[in-house]
Amino acid sequence: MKIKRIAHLGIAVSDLDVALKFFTLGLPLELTHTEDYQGMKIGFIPVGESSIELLQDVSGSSAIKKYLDKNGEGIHHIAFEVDDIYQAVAELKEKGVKLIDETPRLGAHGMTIAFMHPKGTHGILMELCQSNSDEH
Ligand code: CMX
Repeated sequence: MKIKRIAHLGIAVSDLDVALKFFTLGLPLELTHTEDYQGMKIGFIPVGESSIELLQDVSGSSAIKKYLDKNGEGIHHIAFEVDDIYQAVAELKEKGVKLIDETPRLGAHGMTIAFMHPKGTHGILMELCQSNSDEH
């Protein structure tokens, strides 16, 4: 498995518009686009070769809602871009790493993704992703 870069840090926020005021006005960063995905509203903010992904629950039942209820706002996950996600998932399975997604699936931003379980990664929810385009 080759890990190319940290693709993004996912941050759970209560209100995307309020959080964007900090990230794009308080900090000199720019929002590239927002996206609705699986009951969440997601804002993408590039930082160098990585991005910050701000995640707000809109459905009342997303993974972000459960996380916010338990922990409040904060870093939710870290995503690594790999060169071949199918091979990476097979390698992790072989090594006995606990996976949430045993089969890669389509994620936000048109990436193919697979999550590892935080109970097998020292308490950090980790995502593998592979870009299907030249975009980050
Ligand atoms: N980081 C670290 N630990 C986490 C966590 C996170 N983001 N989310 C949950 N956990 C921990 C919980 O604290 C809990 O630990 P304890 O048993 O010690 O209390 C344990 O994992 C189970 O968590 P839970 O609150 O009972 O929630 P679930 O088991 O129902 O779901 C998880 C947890 C990680 C399996 C689920 O959120 C999931 O499948 N996540 C992957 C998808 C996702 O997060 N999508 C949102 C991001 C969108 C994207 O970028 O694609």
